[in-house]
Amino acid sequence: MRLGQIKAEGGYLAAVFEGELARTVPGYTVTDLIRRSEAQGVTLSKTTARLASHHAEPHAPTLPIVPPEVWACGCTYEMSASFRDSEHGAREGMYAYVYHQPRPEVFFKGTARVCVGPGQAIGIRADSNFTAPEPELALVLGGKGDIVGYTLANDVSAWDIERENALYLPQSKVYTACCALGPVIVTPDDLLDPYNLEMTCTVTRNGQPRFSGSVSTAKLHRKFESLVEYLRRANHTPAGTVLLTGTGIIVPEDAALAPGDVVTIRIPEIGELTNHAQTVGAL
Ligand code: DO4
Ligand code: MG
Repeated sequence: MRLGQIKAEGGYLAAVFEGELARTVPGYTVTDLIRRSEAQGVTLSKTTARLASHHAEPHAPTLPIVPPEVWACGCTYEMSASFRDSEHGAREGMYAYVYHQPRPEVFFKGTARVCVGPGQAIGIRADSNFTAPEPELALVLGGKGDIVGYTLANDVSAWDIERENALYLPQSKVYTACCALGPVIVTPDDLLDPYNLEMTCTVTRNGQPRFSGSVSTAKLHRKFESLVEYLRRANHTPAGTVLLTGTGIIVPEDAALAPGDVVTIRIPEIGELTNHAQTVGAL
């Protein structure tokens, strides 16, 4: 099932997306559906199928969930670890260490406040000269840590701030519009092999290509259950928490994001997440 949300009066409404059409689930957001399915011991797709309207209408997907918390994993692909070590002048430094250790890098990416959906602006910090998209597969978690769905994420990051000093990581990672999610959440019964997905990312400026890259989730160095297990050790994340699984696509500095650039992340089984970049300054 392709589950997402549409904008409704006063907030969001869950909807099942079938091509250009959507069937809404009156009275429910996606987080409500996750909670209900867990309370009833039924899968998210079954719960949703029972409650969804039979009437389909054209709707564009918006933010697919309003996550209470977003967490992210880092250095889960060799490419991400070796790039970051080289940024610090090391062949194998702290990033390679984390890549090889049983304990993964897990960091807090924010709350719904910093999230945007398809078509909305992603942020470039006004104090960053090298902000890059990080295309990632994201896990949507139930209240007990079960993976109830998969979506696309952009872990937009100010790499120059992280490069200056690793202790600046939270400032490079967490700021307004630093996380894009969408377009929909695909439930596990419809995503047979999440370890064999081809992800692509393009960046265009004024309609001209600036960057294009791809990776397969087969290159992910971790198992999703292990990432979730580390996230939830002594940390009881609530239903609807989203966990980004790390990037395997690295955008070079000469393709650093500028205002107006358009980033598209795609996994055919999930869809396309497109956002344009916009500077975020102080209020
Ligand atoms: O420590 C740096 C962050 C790594 C990251 O976000 C990634 O690999 O995706
Ligand atoms: Mg990342």
